[in-house]
Amino acid sequence: MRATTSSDVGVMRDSGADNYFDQSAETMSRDSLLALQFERLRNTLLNAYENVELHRSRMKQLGVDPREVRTMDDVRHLPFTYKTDLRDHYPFGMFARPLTDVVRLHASSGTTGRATVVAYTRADIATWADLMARSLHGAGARAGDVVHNAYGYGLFTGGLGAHYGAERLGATVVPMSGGGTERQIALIMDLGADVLCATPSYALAMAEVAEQQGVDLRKSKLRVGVFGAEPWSDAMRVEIEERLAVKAIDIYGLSEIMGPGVACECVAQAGLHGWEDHFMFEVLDPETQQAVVEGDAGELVITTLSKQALPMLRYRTRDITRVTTAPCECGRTHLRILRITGRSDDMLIIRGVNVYPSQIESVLVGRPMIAPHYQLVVERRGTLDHVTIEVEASMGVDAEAFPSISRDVARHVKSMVGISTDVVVKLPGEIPRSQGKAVRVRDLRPKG
Ligand code: DLL
Repeated sequence: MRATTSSDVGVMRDSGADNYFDQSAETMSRDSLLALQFERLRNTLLNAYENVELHRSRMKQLGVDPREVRTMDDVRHLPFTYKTDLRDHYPFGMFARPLTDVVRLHASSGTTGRATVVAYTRADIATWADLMARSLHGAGARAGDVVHNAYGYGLFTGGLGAHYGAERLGATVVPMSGGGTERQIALIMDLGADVLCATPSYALAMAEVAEQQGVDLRKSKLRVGVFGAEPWSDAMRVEIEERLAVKAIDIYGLSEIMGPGVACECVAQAGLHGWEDHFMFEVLDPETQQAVVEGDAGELVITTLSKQALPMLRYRTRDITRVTTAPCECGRTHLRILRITGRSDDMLIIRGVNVYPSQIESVLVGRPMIAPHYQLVVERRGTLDHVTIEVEASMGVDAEAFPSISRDVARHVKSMVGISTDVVVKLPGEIPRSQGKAVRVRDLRPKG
């Protein structure tokens, strides 16, 4: 029996072999979906108001009565929540349940200060597993598949999130975690993995090591790759699909909201379905904090609708994207997030032009003579920011060709992205490879 959450409205599912398509939830009319959202939103607001001091005081300050919220217009008056709120109330100050009801904690690495700690009740874990199973099924994974899970296990939500979802789907999980790339490749081949879960940058790093070992991963059983946790471009998708012979599916999530499985592409690969029965998505202009016109880019703001331990109201993700509610060819009615371009914190302003690393990636990956590994070095020169793109020559390319490769890349970046850059061509293997989230930017600008 599937565990149910308190706010579960009794979604029935045929969870027999090979059927984790939750048709009643995933294809419900948008009107029913909105009605369900508001019903669940009210429970969330009450949970937050009654159990979390910060939410209560902010709602009071703004004159919001959680019992009075009924329409999207009312939602616009709800307070925002920021990552700093979690830090300021470290470690447990934003939990809506006592630790005795919390069965799991995860935490961000906290590179820029205190870690952010997130909590799950047993029901929260069950919902997460359901949504991850739903995501994996939508991606083309099936009960009976062998799922090779190379997301990091531990405080990071990737490993355990994908693990529980794959088990819930009825798959056989290989709990690899990141690193030990040669061993990963051997096990993908030996255990007959059908599905690979990894960051896109690590998937490429695996492809590269396999090639060096003379192993052809295209001849493995791998059929589907479920890649996320970092921004990646369509050019990267093409590269990965070619080198691994998989259908490369984009999956999104963040620990503050749940972990992986907040949104995931279906096999149409036409945007990530955001699971609106459990989350409410808004796209706001980060400056004015007003909703943008559907289809325009803005900051993704998410409200949880069923989380018990850590309800989040209008969480400012800092992730920049566009969404559409247009019907998808797969029949799912949940809105689609049209790729995450990057985080507003990662946006570079180069002589007035706003640039995300993923835009530069689109130009670099797939170009002849260079490998799909890069880093951007940002420096302050006088009063202006300056970007050096470090790319890597493909194996076997003569060093004499480096100057012309450099000029060629700089010219394309200028014409496609609109910024002038220096391009340094490095030898094969010189750009650091990732085992998890890739570091794309080295920011050498003075802080503060
Ligand atoms: O990265 C959860 C996750 C694990 C998602 C595995 C997908 C797969 P955090 O470590 O909290 O959680 O980082 C969340 O990563 O706000 C985005 O900036 C970025 N991110 C996650 N998925 C994508 C994606 C996990 N598909 C932060 N595309 C988010 C672009 C992504 N960025």
